[in-house]
Amino acid sequence: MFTAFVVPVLLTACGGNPKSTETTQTEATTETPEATISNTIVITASDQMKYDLTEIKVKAGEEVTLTLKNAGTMAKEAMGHNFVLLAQGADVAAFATEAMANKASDYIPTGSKAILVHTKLLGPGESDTITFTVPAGEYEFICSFPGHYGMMRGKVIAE
Ligand SMILES: [Cu+2]
Repeated sequence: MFTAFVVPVLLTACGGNPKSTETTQTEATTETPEATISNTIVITASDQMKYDLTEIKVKAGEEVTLTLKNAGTMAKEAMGHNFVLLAQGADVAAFATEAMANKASDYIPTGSKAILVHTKLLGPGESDTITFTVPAGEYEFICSFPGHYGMMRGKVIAE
């Protein structure tokens, strides 16, 4: 004997909303603070011969205000730091070698086409603020104090 259990299927329109097919998208947590685009940058250099930022994202075509702080305590002659933003395609190693020979101008080869903008060379506790505007693209930055660029380098990404 076959018994059919008839289960009433209730086509309940939940809330009666005709747009109920729309899916609620759960925001993936891919957002990190590093990915934030900001045109106001504070970057710190230390006695450990390091910047605290190695990737800086900015808005292309808009003025960027960048402050470099030297948080170290070592003498400027031993552990001075600057921030030199290089033109696209610049040979970083060649520039750093050229900069090394320019002690009198704080390791900034005057008139170098490789330089887009740079801060002063900073001693302990000092800071310097510069402004610049760049088209979309990636730009390398280094500290041009002798021997530092291997450790002290990063990228400005303008988008
Ligand atoms: Cu340095």
